[in-house]
Amino acid sequence: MSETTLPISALHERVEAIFRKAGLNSVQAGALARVIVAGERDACKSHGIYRIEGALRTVKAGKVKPDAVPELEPQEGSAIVKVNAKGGFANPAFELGLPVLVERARALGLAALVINDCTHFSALWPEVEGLTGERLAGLVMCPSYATVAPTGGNKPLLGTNPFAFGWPREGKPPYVFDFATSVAARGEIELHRRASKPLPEGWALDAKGNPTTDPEAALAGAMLPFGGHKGSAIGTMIELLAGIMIGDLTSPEVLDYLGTTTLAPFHGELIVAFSPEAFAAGRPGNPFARAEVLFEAIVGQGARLPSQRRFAARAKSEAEGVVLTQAEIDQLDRLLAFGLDAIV
Ligand code: NDP
Ligand code: PYC
Repeated sequence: MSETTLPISALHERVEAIFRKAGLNSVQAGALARVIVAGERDACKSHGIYRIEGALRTVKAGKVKPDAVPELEPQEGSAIVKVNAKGGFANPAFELGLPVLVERARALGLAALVINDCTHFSALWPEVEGLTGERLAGLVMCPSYATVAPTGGNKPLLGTNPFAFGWPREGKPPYVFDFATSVAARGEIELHRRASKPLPEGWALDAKGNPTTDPEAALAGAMLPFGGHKGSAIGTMIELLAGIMIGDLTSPEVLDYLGTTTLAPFHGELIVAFSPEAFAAGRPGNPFARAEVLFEAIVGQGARLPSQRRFAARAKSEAEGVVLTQAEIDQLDRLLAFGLDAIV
């Protein structure tokens, strides 16, 4: 199949125009285009342009507000910064809260951004990189919808609950990991289904609770947590901290609210920022220099750092543009021409 190479800026313009055509205001459309194009640029196909259709389906179903304007809740000097997404997407709410979060984390050493009432469909590394770009370390997490069976169980209960961490590095891309707490993101199962490819063993159970490699059966059944009981516990922690603690929906409540996993989930998000300098103050050694010793030792064993593949893909896309298949270009053209009418 033929391929087209687009400069990143051209892809951004096209994606933003699609969201505008579908009725999103400039705050929502701009932030969504930034995060989706970043996914495509970094070769994260499960959270790149493939996600546009799901975002628009959620708009069409009336489950996310295309004209929402997020609001920062005034809490002068508090370590807890709150942004209400007002029923819109999480990404513009994060962009609104980030400067305040950075200012508070620098002043207090530690601060958290709570985003409530948002739809979140994206990867978490854009949030993490927002912090590492400011010389802060960060932890980011959110629930999803009930699609994962807890270890020892056999029915969907937890979400794929992504968990991400970042540490800033001088003159180098940051150390960032970002993964689902299920064996794989649900987007990966959907991509296997579209490509008619079997899943690796150990990813999922069918609706009767038996192991399956059939993506259709997995989507109708339950996914499994990564690392057995360890992933199950971390997924549960995310329900507690980024659902219950912030007064927002847990993954089972999200599924009850939406009634489907074909729409993007509506819940909250928790972003915690740390100033390594503030934590290390008064102790021997520079935390950034000491971290480099650790990273060098990891790489020195022949291991790679997480996000290395992604940063290499980013450098390639920045130099050469983003490569899309003809089917992907046709899909973008269709969405731009027909807006929400293109969504069936
Ligand atoms: P992966 O298993 O593909 O990768 C997770 C992380 O591990 C990445 O940082 C990756 O870096 C790194 N990594 C992979 N292989 C290695 C290796 N051999 N050595 C060192 N590091 C490695 O992620 P998932 O499929 O679990 O999740 C994909 C995305 O889906 C995430 O961005 C996540 O946020 C998102 N997601 C979002 C949800 C939501 O509700 N919004 C729900 C679930 C997932 P690299 O990228 O460089 O390969
Ligand atoms: O890939 O698991 C996933 C996912 C769920 C919601 C957004 N992404």
